[in-house]
Amino acid sequence: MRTLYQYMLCPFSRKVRLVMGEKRLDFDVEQERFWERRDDFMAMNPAGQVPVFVDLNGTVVADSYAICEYLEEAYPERLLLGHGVAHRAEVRRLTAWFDDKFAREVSLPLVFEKTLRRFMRDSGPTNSQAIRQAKAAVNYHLDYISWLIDRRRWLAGDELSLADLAAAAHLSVIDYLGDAPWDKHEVAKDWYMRMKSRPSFRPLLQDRLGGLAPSEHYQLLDF
Ligand SMILES: N[C@@H](CCC(=O)N[C@@H](CS)C(=O)NCC(=O)O)C(=O)O
Repeated sequence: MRTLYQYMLCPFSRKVRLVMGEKRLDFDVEQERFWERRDDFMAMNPAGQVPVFVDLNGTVVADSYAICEYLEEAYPERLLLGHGVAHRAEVRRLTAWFDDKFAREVSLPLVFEKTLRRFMRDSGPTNSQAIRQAKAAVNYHLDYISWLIDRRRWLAGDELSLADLAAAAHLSVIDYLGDAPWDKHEVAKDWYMRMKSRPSFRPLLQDRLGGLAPSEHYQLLDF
């Protein structure tokens, strides 16, 4: 069976799960305590990061960017990187927006402060300023999603693409943590409801991190 080594609230792992769901690929999920730097895991990814993907033929691919590109080439039946050079460039630009900018400003600080800090030894007390800054920054990103969706059906154009999956993966994590201010961003919320109702999204809505319950509306398709 294909296997994805992941952390439940890792947005990059979630993006890969959505891609595999859209491509209708079966796979097992292994929860990896990457902070323990297990030898076998470090051998698969010397960077020590999740996600890591192992395909049916034993091919090991680390890094969500490399995994998504690999899946697109290995399983091209349902293309997610777009059609035509201009569309593909826009899909990659917006995917990078969420994986770099949104991750740095919003999702990674919140995931670290609210979940990972407790697992990592010697990581010190919670940084509440980092939480405040991340919760403020999310508004600007939701405004940008609304701006795009006012002009296009999906984030990068007329078709659903990796850009939507990346954005939704990051937002799903902060929605779990109760930090997505949907009431102030109706257009972005409508787009997220469309994403949430896709079959590929269902497994993510079942996720429960031990000791940390999701927000009340996390699982609701209409919230
Ligand atoms: N560029 C990587 C980033 C992955 C990443 O930052 N994963 C986090 C968890 S969400 C991680 O493993 N952090 C541990 C570390 O950086 O040592 C990707 O796209 O896969």
